[in-house]
Amino acid sequence: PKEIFLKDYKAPNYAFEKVDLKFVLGEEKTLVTSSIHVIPKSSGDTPLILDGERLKLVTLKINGSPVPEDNYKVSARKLHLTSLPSSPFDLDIVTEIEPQNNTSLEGLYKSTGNFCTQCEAEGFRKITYFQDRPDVMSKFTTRIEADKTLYPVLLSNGNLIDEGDLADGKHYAVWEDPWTKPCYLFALVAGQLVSRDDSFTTMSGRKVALRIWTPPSDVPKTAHAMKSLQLAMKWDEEVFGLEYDLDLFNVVAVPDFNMGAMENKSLNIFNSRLVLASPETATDADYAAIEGVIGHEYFHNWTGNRVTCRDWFQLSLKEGLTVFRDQEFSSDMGSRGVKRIADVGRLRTAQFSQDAGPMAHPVRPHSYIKMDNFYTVTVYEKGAEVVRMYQTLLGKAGFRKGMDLYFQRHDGQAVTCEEFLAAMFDANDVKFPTFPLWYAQAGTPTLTVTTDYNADAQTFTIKCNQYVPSTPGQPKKEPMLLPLAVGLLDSHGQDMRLTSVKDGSSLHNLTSAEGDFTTTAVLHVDKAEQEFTFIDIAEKPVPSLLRNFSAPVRLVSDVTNNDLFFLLAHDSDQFNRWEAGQTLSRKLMLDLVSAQQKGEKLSVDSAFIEGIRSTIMDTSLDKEFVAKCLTLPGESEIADLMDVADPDAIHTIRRYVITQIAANIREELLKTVEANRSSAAYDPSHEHRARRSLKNVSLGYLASLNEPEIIDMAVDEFKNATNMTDQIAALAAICQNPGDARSKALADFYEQWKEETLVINKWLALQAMSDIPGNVENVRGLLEHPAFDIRNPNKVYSLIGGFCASAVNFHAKDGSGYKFLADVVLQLDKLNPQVASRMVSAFSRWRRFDEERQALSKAQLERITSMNGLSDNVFEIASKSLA
Ligand code: HT7
Ligand code: ZN
Repeated sequence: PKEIFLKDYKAPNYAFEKVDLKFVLGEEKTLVTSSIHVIPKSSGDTPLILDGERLKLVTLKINGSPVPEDNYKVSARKLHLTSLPSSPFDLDIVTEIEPQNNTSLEGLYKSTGNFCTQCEAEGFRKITYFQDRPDVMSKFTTRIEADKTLYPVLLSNGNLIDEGDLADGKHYAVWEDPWTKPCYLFALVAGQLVSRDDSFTTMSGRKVALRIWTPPSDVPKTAHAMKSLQLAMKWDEEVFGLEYDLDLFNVVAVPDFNMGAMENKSLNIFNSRLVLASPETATDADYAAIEGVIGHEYFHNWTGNRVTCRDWFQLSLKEGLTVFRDQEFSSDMGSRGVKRIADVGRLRTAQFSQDAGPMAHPVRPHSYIKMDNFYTVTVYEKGAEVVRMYQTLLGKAGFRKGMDLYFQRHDGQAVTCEEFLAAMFDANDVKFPTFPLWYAQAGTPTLTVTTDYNADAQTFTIKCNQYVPSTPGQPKKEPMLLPLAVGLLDSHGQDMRLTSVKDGSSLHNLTSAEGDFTTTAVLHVDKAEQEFTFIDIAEKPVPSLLRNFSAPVRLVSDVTNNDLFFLLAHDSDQFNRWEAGQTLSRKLMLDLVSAQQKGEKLSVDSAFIEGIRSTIMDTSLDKEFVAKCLTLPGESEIADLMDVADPDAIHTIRRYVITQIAANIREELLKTVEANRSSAAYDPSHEHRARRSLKNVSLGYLASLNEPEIIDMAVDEFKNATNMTDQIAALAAICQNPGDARSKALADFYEQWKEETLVINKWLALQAMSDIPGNVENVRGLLEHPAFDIRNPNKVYSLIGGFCASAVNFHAKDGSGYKFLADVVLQLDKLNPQVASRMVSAFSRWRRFDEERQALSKAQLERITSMNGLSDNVFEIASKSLA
């Protein structure tokens, strides 16, 4: 397969000014006519090379005349046109495709009988021959013709400008999008759908019709998505001054979708799981995800659509920025601290691990074989952290000035990450020479901090050392600008006033002209070794470092356990308060893993238990925050901190710590469950969500004790639950322990919900993720269950993805988990390479394990790479994992 490099970028030689598409949708074949007004951009006889895959070329004309055979060549992935006119011309292409046989869910395909599209990143080339690249921006019109009974609803981008009936029971609709766009934002939907209709009036008074389309029976489940959309539209106006730019905004929910959702201009297409919700069928986490993703796709209208990417290497330009925007939106809608804790948790478990493995790549990758493989936590989540660092460095107002300048300069353009950076820096008149390295260097920096208090001089010195590890293809790294937010706590736990700080020989005043003081200073760490000294510090402080996780780094510091307990009790920065508890837990678990490996006696420090007890008893705290504090770091987070990951020891220790906590604070946990039961009617407010989360975490702890009366209590919770949050939490609690209660609850749950596919996906995932010994056989069995369908990505993510998330079973010593995954990947690759390659990624950290496991997983990776006809998607991940 061919590797594509950022350094080889060349601007297109032909512009496509206007594109008129016509689709004649059929059961056996679909005819696509594309009429393109082409503007040559260079002189001389430059060939026009169009992308196209799995297309049957029917006719090809230039200015109305068939193109002579000598002037074009069709290959498996391209259409080469030569001897072209030197002045603007019209190119007409007719192709035939078979959406009904398209299992890749890319291009035009069918999902439960309806037609729909997914064109990002390179799916448009499966619809028609085109310059399938984001810097070719055109005005599109789309005419759709289809059987009226089978496909009563015909949708595409922009405004509906014509519709009517045709002969033979057919009908048509014509859509015109007034905004130029790249073809990856093209969308078409045709089928039996009905809409929930509402509206939003923009700040300039434009009344926008909002429609959410689903199969008829699902319409009642779209209320939350509609509310979220309205909130997102309002928020973008208030926070960024960004207004919607058409009279119609459509959202369509489809059950078969490779990712979460797609921001096609005015016709967002969503995976059903991110639209449909009712209290009975969706959890609080589902409600939050819907709000976040509805916001995310809507926010792309400006960050992605109005200003798009020059090439796919710039993906983080739109995705990192839009993830940052959706994180801020969700923070404003709920609890800012808890949202930050959840986002950093995800970054640390998934992205730090990617950054330390064979698939490590910069936020702006240098090369790819299949772009689909670079829709990663690095491009999205680390990219969002990079955007967040601009805000931390420039302040909220400075960040907004940068955004305003970015839109002023680049509306309607396809641009690069440099252009975003230039707008941010120019608007604020700053230059941070090492900041651009965040886009180019892979790997998570380690920031080591040592501190020193000088009582005589009343100074507190912070010594920083930064180190960026080598990653594949990048052996040497340079120091980058890390914003380090620091607070200092006095002996009462209060934030000290910070007046000035010395960085080398320069003294920075931290008080504003109005005399306002700060309690959090943002230090600019941009050298390998650097010292900062706070002046006028009256007593030895406890430092709160990297507040709000101000840079995506691994922090190593000399803060003592006593300091961490103090921060857990007092830090005004909610993130760092939680982080203090997590740091203590990580230390404890790593020590216990080592003791377990040496066969030593295990015990949990009483100070740790007391810290947990006082957190759960502290009624002044937000209950959702308490639930987060009670949740131990995950097994993969601990594995990442070990030289050789030992999944069995880690699992044993995590269970051990959980049961020790449960046994020691049993009464407090019981009271917490008792005091936080839901009222019968589901209340989506933050207060009630927080109560549910604390109750359910407590129930999980209690169930770990496997005492009959507690299992009975969990069974009662399960039976009496009036919402899915409580019901699935009770089921998960029961499922911790193999036995009759578990089997019965799983069977009852299936019986209750077998008609609700999204709920049954939770049932699949719960069983797949189970740590019960030998679970691989259960999961193999579930492949044959009527609830499973390998063609549906959600089911694959639940069952196969869920299984890989259970380290003890996926990494079973006999290699059965690895063989299972390889079997599934090879089967899936023939149907849906994008999903297969997401699954094969679970192998990528194989070198982190002991020699026997390494040999077993390597053998499976080699089995995969040696397979004939393997997709480029899976080949890229598997071969890079082996390299
Ligand atoms: N921009 C969207 C990307 C996307 C995608 C990429 C590859 C394969 C399938 C896909 N479906 C959607 C999603 C987003 O908003 O980030
Ligand atoms: Zn996105």
